Amino acid sequence: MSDCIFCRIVAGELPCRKVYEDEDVYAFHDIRPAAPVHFMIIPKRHIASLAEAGPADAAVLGKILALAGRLAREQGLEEGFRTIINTGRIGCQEVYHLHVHILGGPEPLGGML
Ligand code: DGP
Repeated sequence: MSDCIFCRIVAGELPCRKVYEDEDVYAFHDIRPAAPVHFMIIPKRHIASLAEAGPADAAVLGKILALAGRLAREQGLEEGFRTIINTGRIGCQEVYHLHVHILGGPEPLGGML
């Protein structure tokens, strides 16, 4: 059994509120939402972080970004959303399975950058 929480979610060993699944990608709501709508899109294959990603991961990373708008709209985020990828200790990454956060809601989220 994997000790990666997100691998275990993909394998159906841990529950989640699933948003989307295909052969390469899985998406599910964050257990600690930081916005009215907050879900994550992840590669099914374990990639620890964006720092570890390489050319072999380009297709799935592109697929994730290309899916973001569609999944966000399906979750009610017609007017936009924020994407966040936390990487490593400095990026305050908590779960070491690469994930793209999608956040949004009825009101603007406020500036971060
Ligand atoms: P990050 O800091 O980018 O690594 O964010 C990890 C996110 O994962 C954090 O917002 C909380 C969420 N999370 C942690 N454990 C679980 C879990 O078991 N289920 C779900 N759905 N989300 C989780």
